[in-house]
Amino acid sequence: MKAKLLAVFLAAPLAHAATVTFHDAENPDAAGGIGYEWSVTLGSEEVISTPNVAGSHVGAWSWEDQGLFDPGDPTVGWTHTSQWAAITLTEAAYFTVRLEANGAVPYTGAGNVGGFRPSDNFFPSFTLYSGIDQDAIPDAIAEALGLNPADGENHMYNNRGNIDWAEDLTFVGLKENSTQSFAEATWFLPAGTYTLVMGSNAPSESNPPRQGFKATFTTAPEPSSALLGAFAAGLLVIRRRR
Ligand SMILES: [Ca+2]
Ligand SMILES: [Ca+2]
Ligand SMILES: [Ca+2]
Repeated sequence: MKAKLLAVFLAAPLAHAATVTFHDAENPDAAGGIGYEWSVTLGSEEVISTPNVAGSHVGAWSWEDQGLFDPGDPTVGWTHTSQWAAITLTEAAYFTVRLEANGAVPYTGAGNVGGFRPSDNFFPSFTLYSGIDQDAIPDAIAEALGLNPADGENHMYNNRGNIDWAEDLTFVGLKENSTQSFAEATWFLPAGTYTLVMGSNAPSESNPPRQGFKATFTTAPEPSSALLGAFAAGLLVIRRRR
């Protein structure tokens, strides 16, 4: 037992310089483009989670709303009920995102659970893109969408590929989940900037209150023993960007 605990401790990433920031009126995201709720910076061997701030919530069908498209057509999520993180990796690393239901996000409005956000309709799903977009929508695309370029973002986004109105982003991959209260995925990524959109994939049949969440970001210079075990068990797919 003791040896096992020691092994777990030694395998834990060193948390020292990672930062996570929630943007609000006092600490706004950079003007233009996507309205990022979060900024996250990580080195190559760190772990950090979003804090339980009141704004840490997403819509129950934010990542994909079946009411917005016909079967077989391109799928979309809601930009304003998903939450967006601008991520900086200062070094190449295996980057793991874990998104999970969180009953500790303060909330006293309708549908609160003892003063906290509900999370029973949270089916975490997320999409990762390389790059960040902090500038105008390209003119032709804004015109086609009936928007002003300065609007920066459209109401809906492509949750399974490139987003036409966010021209600085390139699709990397996604984690789709409609059955579990947590979801996790790992990619090997070069140093650089990334955009992660986080939401929920509950069926669009009822309209529950916003759902509380926690996101945990972990980097490792090499796959950890736990990660290798997951590979062996066929639980994870790593995509190496070319
Ligand atoms: Ca912005
Ligand atoms: Ca743009
Ligand atoms: Ca641009």
